[in-house]
Amino acid sequence: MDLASELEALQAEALAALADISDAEALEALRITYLGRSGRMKALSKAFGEQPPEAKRQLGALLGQVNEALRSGFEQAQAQLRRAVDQSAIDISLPRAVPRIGSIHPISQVAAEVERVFTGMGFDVVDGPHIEEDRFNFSLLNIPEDHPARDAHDTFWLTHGRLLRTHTSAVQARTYAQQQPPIRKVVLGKVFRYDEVDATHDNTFTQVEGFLIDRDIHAGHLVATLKTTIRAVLQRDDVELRLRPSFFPFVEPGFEVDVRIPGAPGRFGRWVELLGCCMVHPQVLRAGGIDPAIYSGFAFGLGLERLTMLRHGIEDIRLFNGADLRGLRQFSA
Ligand code: FA5
Repeated sequence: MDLASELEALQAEALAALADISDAEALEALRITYLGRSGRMKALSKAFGEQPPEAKRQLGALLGQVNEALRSGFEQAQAQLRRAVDQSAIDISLPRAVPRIGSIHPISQVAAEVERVFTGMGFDVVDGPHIEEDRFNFSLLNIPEDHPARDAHDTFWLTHGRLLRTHTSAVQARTYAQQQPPIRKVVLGKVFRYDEVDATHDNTFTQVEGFLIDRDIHAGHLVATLKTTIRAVLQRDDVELRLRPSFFPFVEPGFEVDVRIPGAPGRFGRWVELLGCCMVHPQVLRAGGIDPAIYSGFAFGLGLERLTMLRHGIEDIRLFNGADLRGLRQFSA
């Protein structure tokens, strides 16, 4: 084949190959084959250089034309590929998809702080069942079947005399039935009441129950324990505590404790009821097999939602169990 025919064949072959190209890598390989430093065009150019002057004159224009046809063929193929990539490319003007990282619920955060304070004072953290037996929730706590104190607990009754525990005091009854003093325990858990829901009451809420039974325990120990805990968790020393005499069948005497943060806005500048407490009733110790002539102790049951509200200045308890994540996300670390 003479050089002119070779040049024409090369052009036809290269342009046909370009028509089949669909990715950048194959295009580059083809470019090297035809236009590379040791490519086929180079070989023909070299052969052209070896031609006598007359032949060069005749072939010069064809050589230039083939060279040009190949270059522009490659450029076009390149531009076409780029366009295809652009059309399928990610739109960088769209906002970034930010992965949603969950956060620890504010009740769980404060629960962890309460646990830390109590374990620091030598208390064990224990748990009890949500589905409870009548005797642990009521009878062993000095609340017999026809006792009017049962009315205060609007209970979710289940079958076979079981119920959703209305307070964590049930864990006191369970513990006294199993263990002799010294006892120093704290329980953090859900309780359930058929209560009307408002800004400070929910039907599912969390209590912190603390109880300490030993020799020579008195109310001074209780008050010191409560002050230490509440001030540590609220992270302030100016919290005021007020003890109001109250009745719970499982303590004698009984108190309710209100707290107030002087100068705080809204409800927290006023007295907020936080817990019930005082000395464990001798009858409750006896029912658990503990001799009240030897041992005495204190117990309290605190509303963890209320403590968390005080800690963060939250005005409405419904934030905690409501489904509005905008409220809860404020407490992500
Ligand atoms: C009791 O549940 C007693 N078991 C507490 C106790 C334990 C007394 C040990 C003596 C010795 P009371 O029903 O008052 O008591 O509830 C205790 C605390 O739970 C309240 O002070 C309040 O902070 C919280 N609480 C009560 N009801 C609700 C409710 N519906 N929603 C949110 N918190 C509540």
